Amino acid sequence: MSEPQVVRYDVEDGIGVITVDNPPVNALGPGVREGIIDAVGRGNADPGVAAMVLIGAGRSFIAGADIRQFGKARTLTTGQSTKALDESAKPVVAAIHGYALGGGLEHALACNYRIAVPTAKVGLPEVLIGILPGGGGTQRLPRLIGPKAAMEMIVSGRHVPAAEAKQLGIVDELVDDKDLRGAAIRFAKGIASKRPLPRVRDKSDRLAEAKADPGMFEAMRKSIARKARNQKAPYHCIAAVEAATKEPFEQGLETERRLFAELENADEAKALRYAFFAEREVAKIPGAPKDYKPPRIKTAAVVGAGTMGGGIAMCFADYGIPVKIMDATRETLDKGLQRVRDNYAVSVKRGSITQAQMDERLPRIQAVERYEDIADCDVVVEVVFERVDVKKEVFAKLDAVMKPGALLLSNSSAIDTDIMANMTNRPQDVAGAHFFAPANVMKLCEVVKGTKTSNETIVGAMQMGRDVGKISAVAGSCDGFAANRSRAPFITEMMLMLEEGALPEQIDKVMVDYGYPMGPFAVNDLSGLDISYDTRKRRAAADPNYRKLHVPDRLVEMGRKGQKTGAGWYRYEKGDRTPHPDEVVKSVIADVAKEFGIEQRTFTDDEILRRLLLASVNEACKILEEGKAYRASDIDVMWLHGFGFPRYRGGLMYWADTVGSKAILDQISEWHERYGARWRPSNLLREIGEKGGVLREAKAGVPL
Ligand code: 3H9
Repeated sequence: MSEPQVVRYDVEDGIGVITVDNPPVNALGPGVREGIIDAVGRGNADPGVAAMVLIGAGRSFIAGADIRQFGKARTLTTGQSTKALDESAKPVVAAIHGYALGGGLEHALACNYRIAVPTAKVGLPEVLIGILPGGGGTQRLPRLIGPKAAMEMIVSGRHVPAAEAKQLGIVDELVDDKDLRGAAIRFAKGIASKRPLPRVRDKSDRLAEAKADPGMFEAMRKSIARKARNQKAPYHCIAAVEAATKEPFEQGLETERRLFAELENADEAKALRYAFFAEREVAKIPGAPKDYKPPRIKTAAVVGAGTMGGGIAMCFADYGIPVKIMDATRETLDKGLQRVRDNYAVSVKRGSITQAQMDERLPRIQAVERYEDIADCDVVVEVVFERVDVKKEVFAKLDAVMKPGALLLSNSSAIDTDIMANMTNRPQDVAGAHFFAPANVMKLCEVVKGTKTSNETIVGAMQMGRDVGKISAVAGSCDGFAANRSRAPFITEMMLMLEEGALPEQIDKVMVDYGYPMGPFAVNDLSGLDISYDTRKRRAAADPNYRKLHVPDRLVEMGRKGQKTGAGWYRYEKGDRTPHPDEVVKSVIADVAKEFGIEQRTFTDDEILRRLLLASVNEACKILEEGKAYRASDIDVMWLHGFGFPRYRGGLMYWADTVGSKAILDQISEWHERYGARWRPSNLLREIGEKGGVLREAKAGVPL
């Protein structure tokens, strides 16, 4: 049989070189496993070959199994190709660059030796897509580096840099990255005649760790309990590593296979696979020039040294980009910089960064007072006060000084991008870059496309987001853009359900049980009830039909603004962030209900969940219908990274499909009758729901 094209085999200097060539990331797609088995067979059969090298073409070694193939029938398993490597009578050296992830690392572990270039990364990230390493990874890695380190890697799914992999013992040698193939051939020649062949499966010394510390597995289960609630994969990962310490290798593989099979088609894995591809799809800009590569951002500026401006400046500094932060007065700048220093100091104290990292990052942020000082920056993010007149003035000034081609971005969370773009002679270079608070922590960067924004600017702004560790997603310009606009009805419903008889603690519990890290009322106490108060007042003044939210308004008017005032939706003891349900809130709710003649009733948990999420599903459909987001899955990405939506539930629209579009349309229609206009089903929901179609595949109804 001639080997499939995705795997090449050639012989150089007595060494058989097996090259996986399956762009873009050498996933173990159709033909790759077969190709590896075939090539190992050829190397063993050829008397002129003393050893072999397994290497990847292009930018990576092997990034793992082809995620698109899960849930489909497979002709061959990773277990079969790793077995071929494991049983090879001649030594095989894995030569790693780029990524060796999942099934990729599992193939490397089945080789006799592993060498890597210093920029390579290795890992077993299967847990992040709801499964476990199913090609022997849970059995080999503990034998190689000990069960504790293996369990940490497998349960976190993190990418381990080459230097650390060498220290852990995953990699035998680091080699110069200029000629990995040459280095691998030389290495292979050096070990070609060494016998017995070192095989990870035969190692047992590191397993003794588990005998010395048998409680390590239970301790791990306890340590992940909060984060991993409602999920199976992290626990199955622990169980599989535990099996490695208790069962002989072959039996351990059997256990791994059984546990893997339980996960592969579970709801959790399906939702996580969807999230993985949604995050890649979100980067694609319909209509953008093909293969357009925006110039790299080398210098950045932030105008406005408030909390948000400081947070955005930190994002650049964290990723090695020098940033100038500008404000009108020295005093505001000093305050802003002090806040940045304090934030970094807290991170050092918490251990999330080192003092050395802080010392490296801080000097990247330079305070300046004049527009001229930022003129040569590649990008500027405006983060001034949310007032149209102030924004207009800033953009006119930016237009006057910034070099041609600079990206002019606004962090506004509500103001129409066109208003700012129209103040310049280069509206095509103006877009929104809406970061979420705290900007240096939250992952989402919503890129807002104005009427005249060019696709090149959008691609550039998206790339900027990625360069500072964000997930960027495009929205059209409208009130609230796509992320906050889709979430607004959720917030309205959570407030209105109070008037009807639900309590903040009940609603919070439902959402935490569903998978959110915190309930929405506890989050609101953290961010401050007063923030939305002003917006509500503005809306009420502008729109006579605006439905007032009496309960939060009254709490703010009583001085209950959240944690910062010691009370909001909950009360707080001094110096403690634990929320305590409060009788005062109950009586405010009761007063409002009485005053407006609203009947109090009990809510089931399911009704609470549906009322919150379905309100947002309907709004998301309106957003798509109006062409304010490209795809339903983009809105899912926004919810995952902007609002802490549980990833293992896929996203808002993915979840909606688990309920069913027809059932959702029926429910929303019923609530439309009962509660009135705010529940009017969107046209898109009608269209999809009447056919029982799929919501998560919905696309913008008109071009963005
Ligand atoms: C596994 O191995 C199970 C085993 O235990 C065996 C069990 C039996 N499959 O992310 P990028 C595509 S589970 C299919 O933009 P980057 C991706 O969709 C797997 N496709 O690049 C995109 O396509 P498109 C364990 C994949 O440089 C393109 O490649 N492995 C896969 O920012 C570029 O991707 C993982 O979980 C895949 N495995 O990041 C690793 N990987 O251009 C998953 C990528 O059409 N992958 N694609 O949109 C990653 O984490 C990142 O892609 C990686 C590169 C870090 C490798």
